[in-house]
Amino acid sequence: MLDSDARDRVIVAIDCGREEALDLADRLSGHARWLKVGMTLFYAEGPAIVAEMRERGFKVFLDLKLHDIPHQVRGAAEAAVRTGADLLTIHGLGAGAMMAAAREGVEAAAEGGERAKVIAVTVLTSMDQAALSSIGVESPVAEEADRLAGLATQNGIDGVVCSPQEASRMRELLGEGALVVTPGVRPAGAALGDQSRVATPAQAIARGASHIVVGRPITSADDPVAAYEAIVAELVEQA
Ligand code: 3DU
Repeated sequence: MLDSDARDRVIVAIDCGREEALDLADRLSGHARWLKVGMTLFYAEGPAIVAEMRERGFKVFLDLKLHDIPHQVRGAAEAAVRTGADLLTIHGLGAGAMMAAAREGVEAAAEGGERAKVIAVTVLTSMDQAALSSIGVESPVAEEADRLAGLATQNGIDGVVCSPQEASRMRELLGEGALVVTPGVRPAGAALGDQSRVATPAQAIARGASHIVVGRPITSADDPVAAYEAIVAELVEQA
């Protein structure tokens, strides 16, 4: 893989407060192209944080995992991408009408221009079969991910968030153009933390991920830039 391609495919999740987030952004500037603003940062700092990251030259994945009635999600999706976000998440578990409403929301925000992409979260990478069972889902993780991915694409959604373990199946199911975004990525030797269904960066890409999301292995590293560059190097060499 080309170096430039690799940088387009690694999304750095910055789950912290404003000062640390801006410090990380400044350090990663000129290296990383994508940052993920999740609930921790967004709820603390509000929509302006997205513009601040955009002004620093980053593409922003706004990971709010919307999940509510269709009317509310339509409005939330529209407002969320008006911040300038390039990519937004909703929960697949919100069902078809909610997903279609999210698509309407991002189209409204685009006002005829290029719209942000919306992807649906399938099964969280922190969840194993026992966790799924505890919420009443007895089917295997892979089947549940398939079901939610099918529902998402039938309702105008651009792709999915899944673990690297489901990435190849998602790619097969959704086709070449779909976004398959995988968190649960751990470079060799990195702490698992609360993640359960994981793979290395190169494995995730080889299995069909269009993008990988990496948070703490970069943001908690002594040298976040070196940690980021090691992932890019792994992709360039192996993927
Ligand atoms: O475990 P890390 O620190 O690399 O962070 C993973 C990120 O990915 C984190 O921001 C979390 O919100 C996100 N994530 C998902 O979106 C969906 C998952 O199934 C698992 C993690």
